[in-house]
Amino acid sequence: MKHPNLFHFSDGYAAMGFGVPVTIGVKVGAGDKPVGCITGDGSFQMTYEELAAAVEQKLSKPTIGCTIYYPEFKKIAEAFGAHGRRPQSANELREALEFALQAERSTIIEINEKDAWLQ
Ligand SMILES: Cc1ncc(C[n+]2csc(CCOP(=O)(O)OP(=O)(O)O)c2C)c(N)n1
Repeated sequence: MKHPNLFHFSDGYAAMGFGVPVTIGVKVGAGDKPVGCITGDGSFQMTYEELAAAVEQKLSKPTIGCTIYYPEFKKIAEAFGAHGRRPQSANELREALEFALQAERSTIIEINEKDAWLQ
């Protein structure tokens, strides 16, 4: 992780479940540099149990999960001991990202397409 502003993705964006565990690995390699992940609800639900490792290792790692239905990712995050945010405006999203970048633990930021601010 010698260069800033790197973007990691699976070939052709093909592999669901890639985001959460790979972000943990990249964050381990990146040290103090900020690392984040954007993932869909289906992909998040394939490997979100790895949040346990991120919390155990005290990895700050903003993850934006884009959801449509349930479950509420914010509650999943909290169940693992991570932080959960579900912003209701662009300002709250900015605040959540700023919080997540300085937090000691991982933060799941849930963007639910059904929420009023996105209609
Ligand atoms: C391991 C795996 N299984 C199945 C697929 C086929 N597939 C491609 S996109 C997709 C749905 C992804 O849903 P989600 O993660 O919620 O993201 P969205 O595209 O809805 O934003 C599926 C099932 C895949 N790419 N990888």
